[in-house]
Amino acid sequence: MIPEDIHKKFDFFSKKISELDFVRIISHYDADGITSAGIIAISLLRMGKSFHATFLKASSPNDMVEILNENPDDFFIITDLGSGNLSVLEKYSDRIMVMDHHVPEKIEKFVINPHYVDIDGTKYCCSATLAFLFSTYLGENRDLGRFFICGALGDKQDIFSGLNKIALDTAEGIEIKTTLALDHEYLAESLYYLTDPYIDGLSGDRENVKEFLISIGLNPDMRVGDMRIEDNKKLASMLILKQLENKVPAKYAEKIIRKSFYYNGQNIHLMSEYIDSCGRAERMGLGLLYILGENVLTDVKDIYTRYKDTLLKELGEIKKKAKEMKKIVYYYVNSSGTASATSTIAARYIFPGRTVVAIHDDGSFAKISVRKLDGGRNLGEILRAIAPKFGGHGGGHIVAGGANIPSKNVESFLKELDRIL
Ligand SMILES: [Mn+2]
Repeated sequence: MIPEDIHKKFDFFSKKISELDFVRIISHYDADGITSAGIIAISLLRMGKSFHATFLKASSPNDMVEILNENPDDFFIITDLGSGNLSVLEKYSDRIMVMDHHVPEKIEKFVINPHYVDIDGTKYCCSATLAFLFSTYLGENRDLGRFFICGALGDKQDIFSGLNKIALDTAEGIEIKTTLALDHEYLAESLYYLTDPYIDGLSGDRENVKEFLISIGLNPDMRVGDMRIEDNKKLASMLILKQLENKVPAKYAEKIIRKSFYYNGQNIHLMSEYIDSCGRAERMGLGLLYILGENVLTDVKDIYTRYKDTLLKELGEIKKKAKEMKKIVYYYVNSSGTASATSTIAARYIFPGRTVVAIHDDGSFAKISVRKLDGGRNLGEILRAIAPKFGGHGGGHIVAGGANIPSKNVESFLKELDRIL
């Protein structure tokens, strides 16, 4: 059952939207944000309505406010953004609907947020969950559930609990199988591209992958679809062993075995990665076209391959580049799109147990991503509190946060972060 507070708001806004011809969508640029926008966009198109979508990166509300001011007659659906800016958005309350899962500043009628109904939005409900459940109020859209799963996978959510479970039960045409996390046609290629879990020493290294497979008696050129049960078992146990040797906590090492989601034989994990790559390459529009079913797969695959190759190269260099402070390990990345991805992976698989800080510095401003494993202090709160002292802004969740800091203050910011942690 959808909680009463959310149901009432969905009901209210679905009536409101049915009276409109045109809706503006503002969403976050990541996989969850792009899929949320995509789900809303398809729902609107199916109702014969038109839309305009804008994707934003910054955690600052300025861009959002500018768009709202420039389009005083339009109704806005804002997804995966807004929770930290509710006092700013308040004055637009008669023409916005916010669906977000970040910890909200306060309670507002125009905001749908799992935290209002005591559901943890970092794990059990993302923006795509809300967008999908809302789409079922707009029409027969249960087939869009595959995109909610893409968003939830992108945000590393627990899909089998909370509102995610309700959305999963609502979704149509989803097949779930226990498999290894191998998403490509051939075995060697699948291991090379593995980032969830990332296997330090194998992922991104074709030579090592080949040697490793041969050493355990598997043919690197084998099709994943042709692997026998015993091949899968052997590979899984060898990969888990290797991870445990790397001191990776069992719950991450074991991610090599997963519940895999499919829609009409399509691998939803790969779909999610395609959309994620579009966001990280700042090609959100392309990701949206992909969700809308346009003929863009060649371009999307190209973006994915380039993004993953860049990401894997950065990951391969982290150990050499990283510098340690008391509590944090930090390093600089070359491309802005990989900062947050590398930090999540590094916190789990390269420096398990440490707080990892990835920095991309464009010369005037530094984009900083901070990640740690479960437990302890709330990173988002700490970053929100200290970033302004260094002329920037920050925020995030318990285990994942980010900040934008003027380049000249990065060093003092890192010292302060290390001291507070
Ligand atoms: Mn999200």
